[in-house]
Amino acid sequence: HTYYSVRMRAAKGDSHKNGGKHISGGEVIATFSELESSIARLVEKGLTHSRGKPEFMNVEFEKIEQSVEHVAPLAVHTNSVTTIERGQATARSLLTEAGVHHNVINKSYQVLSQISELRGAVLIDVHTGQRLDDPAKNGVRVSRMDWPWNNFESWAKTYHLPQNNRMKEALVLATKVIHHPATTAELCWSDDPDYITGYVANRALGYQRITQLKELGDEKGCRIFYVDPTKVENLDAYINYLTRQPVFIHW
Ligand code: PML
Repeated sequence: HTYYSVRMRAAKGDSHKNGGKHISGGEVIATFSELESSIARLVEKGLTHSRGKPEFMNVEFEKIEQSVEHVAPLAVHTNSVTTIERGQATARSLLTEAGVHHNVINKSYQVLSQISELRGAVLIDVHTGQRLDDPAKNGVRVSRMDWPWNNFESWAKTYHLPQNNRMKEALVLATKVIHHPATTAELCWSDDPDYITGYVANRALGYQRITQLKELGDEKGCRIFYVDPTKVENLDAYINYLTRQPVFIHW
């Protein structure tokens, strides 16, 4: 099969200033005959987002030259909490269990608090807490991953999990990112003001959802990858995996 990477980004405001204010984004991998319907679904997603009406949108597709890797989804666990404090404490304890020292966790929260609008993920050195990605670039955007809906649906039914597209997309991303040996853990919550569930992911712990990590109405999201730089030749090779290596999730 020849595959295509399809990406959508919807935003509003001044497109010349930092690409405008982010509303919605999406990523799929499609065959040529699936392109039309995939693009239609992404456009619909961008037009009907709770963050508001977009004022501009980019949709692009590109033929993938690399061969696609198939990876099994991380196991999903849900930690139900009733306050942000409990949620944040749960996130910290899961990160510690994953091997991230609490000083490094503190440093990464500091780095996050200094960023006004994050488009992709911040990469933090798991040994030092230093930011590894270029601060001028607004984060690394993971790309070229997908989970065919039929396979996702039968997986969700088997494990009695919600067929929630947002969870699907986050789990696809986390599975791809954690699959790389240099990723120790990921911490994420949404920039969507209506969505307060986030997660910690790690190879041993799986995908650990936490039902409350921020205040309703808060538009500040978080996506941090804790990276062990000794487990990859160089940072460019790691970023290249995140942005270019096509990965299909398959259960
Ligand atoms: C996002 O909106 O991009 C992140 C959502 C993270 C949590 C998804 C879930 O497991 O419900």
